[in-house]
Amino acid sequence: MDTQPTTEPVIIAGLNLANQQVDFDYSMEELANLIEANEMTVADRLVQSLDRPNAATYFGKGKVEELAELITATGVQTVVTNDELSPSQIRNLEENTTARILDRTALILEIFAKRAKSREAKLQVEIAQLQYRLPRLKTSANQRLDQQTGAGGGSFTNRGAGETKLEMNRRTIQNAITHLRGELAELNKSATTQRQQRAKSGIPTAALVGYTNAGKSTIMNGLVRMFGIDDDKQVFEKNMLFATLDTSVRQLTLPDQKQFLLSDTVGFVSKLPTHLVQAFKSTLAEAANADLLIQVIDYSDPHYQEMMATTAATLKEIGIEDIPMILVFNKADKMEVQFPVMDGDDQVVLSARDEQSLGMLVGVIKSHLFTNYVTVELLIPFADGEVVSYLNDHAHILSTDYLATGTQLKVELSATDQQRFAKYQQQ
Ligand SMILES: Nc1nc2c(ncn2[C@@H]2O[C@H](COP(=O)(O)OP(=O)(O)OP(=O)(O)O)[C@@H](O)[C@H]2O)c(=O)[nH]1
Ligand SMILES: [Mg+2]
Repeated sequence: MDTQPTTEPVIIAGLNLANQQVDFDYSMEELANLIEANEMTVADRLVQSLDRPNAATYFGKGKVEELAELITATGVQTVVTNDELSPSQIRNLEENTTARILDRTALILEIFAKRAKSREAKLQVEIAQLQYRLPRLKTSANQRLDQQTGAGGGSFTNRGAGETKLEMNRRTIQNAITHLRGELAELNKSATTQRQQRAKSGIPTAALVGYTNAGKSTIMNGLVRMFGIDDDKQVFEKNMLFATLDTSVRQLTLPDQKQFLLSDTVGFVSKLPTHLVQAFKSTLAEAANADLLIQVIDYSDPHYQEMMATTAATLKEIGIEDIPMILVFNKADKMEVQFPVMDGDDQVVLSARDEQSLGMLVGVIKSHLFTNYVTVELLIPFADGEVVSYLNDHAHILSTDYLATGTQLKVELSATDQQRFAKYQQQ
């Protein structure tokens, strides 16, 4: 196989455990994709079936020896494990194999760090990285500072003197986390205010969610092209894992004047590190507050069902439950299936690259977001002409008649507008 000279060769190592939540082969394949996303190449792989991981070395004893031999034979210097390891497992494996051990969590953190562009994303990744490092600080640093500097025995009056270097490093990291969290909270304030203002406006919101690379940003861009106020407001879409790390919100106006807000956010992968999920909570807040979730699925991927399970598990972890969801089976153009096709009232098979598909999707979104719309007849006196122009701009007018007493409109109104214009309602 052709390998680029710049990519680092690694060995991937995984445990096939008795009670796995995720299908093992799939998670190893996913790991290989993550490796590629981190500009590394899989040079070899090692797997072992165990009931549970060895507490000290992750693999069993014989397998650790096998790994050491493989490292010598191949000359590969980095091993990436399919699970997050404890600090001592990493240390023991490194001592026994002489290789650098990178666990799945550290790998995902590296990818996120490379992708982060906005200040918010960078802060979130940094916080998650520091939290990951905190319990993993080398105990080799666990010497007393006074011993190291030769400052003499621990004086009871000088509290700092007895502090070990490890403790000092820990404190430094903890301070850094606190500082970064403060900065993130400042940034979040304006996002929260914006969200509150939008909520007040009564415009419903839909949020795209799903596995990474499923096509969320492509759908967002397609809909912005068709119904956005400003076609320039495209988001970044690319064939790579975790192309999107931020949340973007766009306002869409449909031909019948109905408006909704659509948000696009970071994608998921299985065993997403808890620290990372926690750190990205503010980014995911937009989805958490949506009226409707639109799960985008790469239907052309043979593992799409596992990806859906991963999405469900991640949404649960973030605490997003009980929000109505529609399922979008995307990339149908890559398959031998008909599209766009509806399946019931909350599933659709389509291609994000096809306008007709996007039109159908909008229909599904509408049927979920605008349920409280009613058709009413209003008689608006000529003196209140501004009401007629407001409705012309903001509502779907089905018919207009000019009577002697004023303008008679048959119009679809949201619950809010219905209340607002109740005095004109006829019956
Ligand atoms: N053939 C085909 N390709 C698609 C379709 N939708 C998206 N893609 C491609 O799939 C890749 C990923 O698309 P994105 O829209 O960036 O995916 P995403 O879900 O936003 O991914 P993340 O931001 O990483 O979570 C891009 O190369 C898209 O061009 C589709 O319907 N058909
Ligand atoms: Mg994206």
